[in-house]
Amino acid sequence: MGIVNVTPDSFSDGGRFRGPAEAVEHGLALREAGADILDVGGESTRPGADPVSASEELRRVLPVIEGLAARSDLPVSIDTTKLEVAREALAAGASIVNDVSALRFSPRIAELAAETGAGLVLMHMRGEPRSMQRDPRYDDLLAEVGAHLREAARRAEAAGVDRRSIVVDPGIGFGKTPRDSWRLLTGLLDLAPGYPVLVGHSRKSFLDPEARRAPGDRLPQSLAAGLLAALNGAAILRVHDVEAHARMLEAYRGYEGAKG
Ligand code: PMM
Repeated sequence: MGIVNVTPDSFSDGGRFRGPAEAVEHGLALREAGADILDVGGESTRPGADPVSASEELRRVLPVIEGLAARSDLPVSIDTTKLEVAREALAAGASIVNDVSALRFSPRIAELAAETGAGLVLMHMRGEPRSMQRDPRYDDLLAEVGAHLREAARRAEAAGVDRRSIVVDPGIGFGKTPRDSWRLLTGLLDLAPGYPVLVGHSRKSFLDPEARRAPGDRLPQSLAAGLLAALNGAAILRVHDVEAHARMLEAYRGYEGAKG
């Protein structure tokens, strides 16, 4: 999954994409680089970020989704927690809702996904972006994140979402210490058995806890985390550096194929 952020303040590529035309070109380049899904987001979820209105989010993402839907054959996901944004994004050509609140902020996203047949990514986040990194603590991290994801999936299915449309995500860096983020990678398939797992590790601060480098300069660490996620069963890696991850996965498949 290649990341197409259209936010002025995303932690990792903030301000790089100035307008929709550039964002569409970026998405098309990610497709060439090997992406299978394009994830479009118009609200930054970095720690401490302030929320944006639905109308502002729509103003940012709709032209990009329309452009990508018209010019590429890849499924487009909308990274949002808002029902209205999800609805309009699906109408504009997206086919997956990537909800980083796992239905907590807009529970009716479940009905929308059921009605439209859209894919639904349910991600674990402690609290909300503004406060989530303030002293995150868990008694039993894997058990708590797993229980939260299984409950979100249960609610989605109760609203009519097909089980096969659901993907779960431990929410790397969302209300987690660096150690928590690494630890989640060790138990991916036990979180919500039977559901494919998405991991969003790319360029995040757990890879560089002392912040020695800028997010865009964390490629080796991102590839290491991506490989560990794949080795531990992740089905989808959400990344900025698509070509490097595609090449890493090619090597990984060589290893997997030889294991027999
Ligand atoms: N991380 C970010 C945004 N959206 N969605 C999912 N499903 N999983 C993630 O880990 C995730 C996400 C924040 O990172 P960005 O600013 O690089 O997009």
